[in-house]
Amino acid sequence: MKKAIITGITGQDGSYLTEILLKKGYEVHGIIRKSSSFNTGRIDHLYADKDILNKTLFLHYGDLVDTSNLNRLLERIEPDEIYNLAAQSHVKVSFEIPDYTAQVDALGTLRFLDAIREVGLKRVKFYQASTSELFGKVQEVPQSEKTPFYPRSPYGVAKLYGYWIIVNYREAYDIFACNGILFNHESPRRGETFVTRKITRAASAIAAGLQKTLSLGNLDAKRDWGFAPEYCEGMWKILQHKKAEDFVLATGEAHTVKEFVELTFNEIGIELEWKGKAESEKGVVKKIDYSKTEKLLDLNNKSAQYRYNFSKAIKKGDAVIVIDPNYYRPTEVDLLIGDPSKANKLLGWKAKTKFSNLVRLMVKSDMEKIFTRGY
Ligand code: NAP
Ligand code: G4F
Repeated sequence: MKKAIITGITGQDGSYLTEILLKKGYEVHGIIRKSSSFNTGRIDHLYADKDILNKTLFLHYGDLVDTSNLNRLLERIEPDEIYNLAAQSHVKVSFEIPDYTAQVDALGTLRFLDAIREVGLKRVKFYQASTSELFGKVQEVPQSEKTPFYPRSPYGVAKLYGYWIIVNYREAYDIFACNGILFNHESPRRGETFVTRKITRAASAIAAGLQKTLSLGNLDAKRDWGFAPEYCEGMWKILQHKKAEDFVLATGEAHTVKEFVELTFNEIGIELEWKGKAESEKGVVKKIDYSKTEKLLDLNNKSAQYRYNFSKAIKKGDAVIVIDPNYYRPTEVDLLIGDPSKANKLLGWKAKTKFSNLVRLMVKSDMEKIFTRGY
């Protein structure tokens, strides 16, 4: 039975990767950090399973800023594979807490690599959650493993350190360490403050009559959005490749935030039109088709039926999208679109879920949650 350590197990990717590795027969050791409230929501279904908890899934307290803790865990577990997914992963927030972001995202990676040397784990394989944010102000379109980097945020700069320290330790100490340069990947488990989930959640709350408007920042930014579980399978494939190398994982297709908004509301049965420009731009309800809303719901469920009655509060002409400049970033990444051909050729990896299906599955999940539970 192979043993894997996953840092960031309580995050979106950590939770999917855990499911994938457990299915493949791994013993999984997840590192969770102390929190004043429950932070295991995304893995509770595994945690609650008596056949899994403390049999094939083990949780340990830890933190990427605590060196001795990392050393101890490596000594005790002696893993075959390490997936370093833990990070302060929010780009906008990194402008507010740049020092902490660097401590975790840059030096946290170094601490782990050094712990591997210290403990003397010769054959361990290390996956680093690198990111398309490295490309920032893009130097070519689309971006591949060969594209020069130009990060545009403290997050991007910290992850750039993480990228190069992986390359350096691979070359200097022959550690099997790889960067997965992953473009944006989303899911119903995406954190609620990232733009996709913020949109699908708010649109569902607006449809349920629980929220009037959704405030957003830059609607023109373009991202290459894929479906998270497929990217987590890609992480595993990167470590199974015969040689330690870096790989881009992406769909090769980019869409604007505005397109994401339009498609989300469309799924729910609300057609939007845009009025005004820049900070005065608004997304206004043009047409409503309640039959689409109904299709997303189980109206036999009493709570859903109850909230559905309120949903009729939305009217033509309502401004449901407004711009709040507080969500603008001091320096923005305008366009990310990846070229995943290396991963396709060497790993047989390909993103399968199309943009419209990604939006649909996220909307469906949030509509169900909001209409049945109200949050
Ligand atoms: P996420 O949902 O924000 O999860 C981040 C995880 O890191 C959480 O489990 C969090 O714990 C943990 N964490 C944060 N600070 C920590 C610290 N100091 N010590 C230990 N754990 C800490 O992120 P994600 O979307 O799953 O992304 C996973 C990784 O891939 C991140 O490194 C991210 O930067 C990178 N990435 C993500 C994308 C994407 O589109 N999702 C694309 C490229 C790269 P809590 O639950 O306690 O907060
Ligand atoms: O959803 P976002 O916050 O994701 P961003 O900045 O692309 O970062 C995510 O993907 C990276 C991979 O490229 C990861 F490394 C990183 O950890 C994270 O997972 O923002 C996407 C775009 C940006 O251009 C932002 O300015 O959406 C724009 N946006 C517009 N309004 C907004 C909002 N973003 C957020 N979070 N909230 C808004 O209200």
